[in-house]
Amino acid sequence: MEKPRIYLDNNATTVVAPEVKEAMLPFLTELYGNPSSLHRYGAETRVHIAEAYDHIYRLIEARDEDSIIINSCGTEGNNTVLQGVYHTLIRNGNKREIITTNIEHPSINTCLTHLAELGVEVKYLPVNKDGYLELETLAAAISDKTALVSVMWANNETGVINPIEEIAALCHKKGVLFHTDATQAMAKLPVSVKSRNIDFLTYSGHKFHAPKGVGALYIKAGIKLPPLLYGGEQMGGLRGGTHNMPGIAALGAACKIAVSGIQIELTHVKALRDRFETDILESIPDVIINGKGAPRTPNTCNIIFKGVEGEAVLWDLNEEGIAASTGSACASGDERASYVLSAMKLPPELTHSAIRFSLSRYTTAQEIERALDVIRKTVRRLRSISTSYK
Ligand code: C6P
Repeated sequence: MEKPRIYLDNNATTVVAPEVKEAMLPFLTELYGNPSSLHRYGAETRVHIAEAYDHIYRLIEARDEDSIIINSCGTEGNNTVLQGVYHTLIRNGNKREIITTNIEHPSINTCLTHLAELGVEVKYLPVNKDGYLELETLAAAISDKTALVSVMWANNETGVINPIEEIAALCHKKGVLFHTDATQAMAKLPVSVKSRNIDFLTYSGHKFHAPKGVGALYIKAGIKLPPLLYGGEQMGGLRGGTHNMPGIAALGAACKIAVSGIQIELTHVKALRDRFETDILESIPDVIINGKGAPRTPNTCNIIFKGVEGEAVLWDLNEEGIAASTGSACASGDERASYVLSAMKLPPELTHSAIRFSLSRYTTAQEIERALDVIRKTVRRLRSISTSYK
């Protein structure tokens, strides 16, 4: 018989919240008009865009004059920013360089590999051993040739938070555009553009209980960015393509519930994550919690059980109905060591033992108890047959 399932892989994706599902349903059934159409079907759907936008603007404290493009995901937003800055400031301007870190998601670093082939100078800054970018490192790197700095708000593998407000202020002071990939920070932490130092911010709805296929890109008022998708006049001409009405309604609802959700993350989820870590540290020897010395998102625990392969632990957990991951979902077929943990100076024999557990507001104390029980037994069993664990 299948064991009861426990989902601890919320940094890969999350369950759609009931409130979000309810908000989407009319647009999958009776409200199917194209909101750009002039007839009643169009008008009936069009009126709902403003309400969704209201919640989307409010969650990040954007102003009416700023633009928020609703798109398909974080990957699309990140590509729009990087390729847009290339076209405006580098190919058709006098800047040459984009600065980023060596722990960004592949939607940043593979896009930058492509731009480097087109002649962009890309500088990958190192993070410290706790996993975040230090301000001094960035300050020393910015120069007259820098067009853009792109630094993720929180890392997807470790949950480590970069000092984004300070980084944004530094970029603003130096007159350099600043982008943050806030995909793993949204709805887990207060994420705001109120300081006016952030020029571009991107995220994906499915990381905070909206469905897959919808995300957003914030662009500060006064900044021009060409579209990635040329087409109709949707999104003020900044992204062509018929409005994804179920997605827009869903994102609006997810942003609405995120206001209370952040409080739940900072209290309930953090308490469960901390208890999970404390219990593991007390009951299992030779364990490292990566990034524990740094500020982290409240739901993430990246942990090394020395002497056992992360994949082997995951396999056993999966047999018991427990879902976690060794790192990011898009690298799960990749046998190489995690570049995020390597950037934190961890050697390969340790990075291969890492596992990412990521909780959500739906995770219960009972689930954590059962997961702990299974983890303790699994690590004991695997260590007893391990040749590398003494
Ligand atoms: N990270 C993970 O398991 P998409 O796939 O476009 O919705 O989101 C991309 C993305 C961008 N930035 C960050 C920081 C992310 O974590 C992700 C998605 C997942 O870590 C899947 S690889």
